[in-house]
Amino acid sequence: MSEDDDSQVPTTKLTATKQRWAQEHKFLTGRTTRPEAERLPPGQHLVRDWPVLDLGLQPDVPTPRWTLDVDGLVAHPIHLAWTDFLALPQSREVSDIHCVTTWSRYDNQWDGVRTQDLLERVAPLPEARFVSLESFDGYTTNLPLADFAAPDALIAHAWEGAPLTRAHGGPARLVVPHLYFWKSAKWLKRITFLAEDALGFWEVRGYHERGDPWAEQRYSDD
Ligand SMILES: Nc1nc2c(c(=O)[nH]1)N[C@H]1C(S)=C(S)[C@@H](COP(=O)(O)O)O[C@H]1N2
Ligand SMILES: [Mo]
Repeated sequence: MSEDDDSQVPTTKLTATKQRWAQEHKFLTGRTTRPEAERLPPGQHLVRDWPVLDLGLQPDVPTPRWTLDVDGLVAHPIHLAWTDFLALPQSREVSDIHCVTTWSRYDNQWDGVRTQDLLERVAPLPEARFVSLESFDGYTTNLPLADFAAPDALIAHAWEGAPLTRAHGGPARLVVPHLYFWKSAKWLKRITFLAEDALGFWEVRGYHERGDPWAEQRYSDD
């Protein structure tokens, strides 16, 4: 215990543990969110603004020119125009963002098409195990199909009730909240289902194949 602690009571292992429980709100019931200590992944800090990260280019894709191809190892490949995309089942999700550059942002409200609804439509073949994403700025990224299929993952066209801005990947971007945000391709153009993993832009530059913030999968091992 530090010198400036005003308590003269010696710290025992139990009091230290109980103090930690208090900080973690352990045993409290009825809470609506996880304790901060669990909600913020290791090595992350919280921001209130929303940083913009890109490759120095923000493609301008008006919705009449926007298309989304979903192809590869699927039973029903599709080529969607903007109106087709909006005609798919629409969902709303609130989730946290964790960027590998250590900022996290809580409670982002997204509207769009759940990846699970898209998967139902295209029907991936049994051998499909990975997904490769391609964007209008030439960016690519990859992730396991199981991660792409997370129940809170979606192709988002709105944030906080307003159309997604061009800076943040509008007209539409992927959002996979449980992985580092570089997996969430902005200005999404093509989704391809593959049997083998194909590394994307950051993955060939030393970033992790999967990118789980809770396991601090920032960089590949070799
Ligand atoms: N098309 C495209 N998607 C992208 C990127 C990019 O450069 N191009 N950057 C990625 C990275 S590294 C991050 S952290 C997030 C940033 O999203 P934001 O600018 O909306 O915060 O987008 C990801 N998706
Ligand atoms: Mo990033």
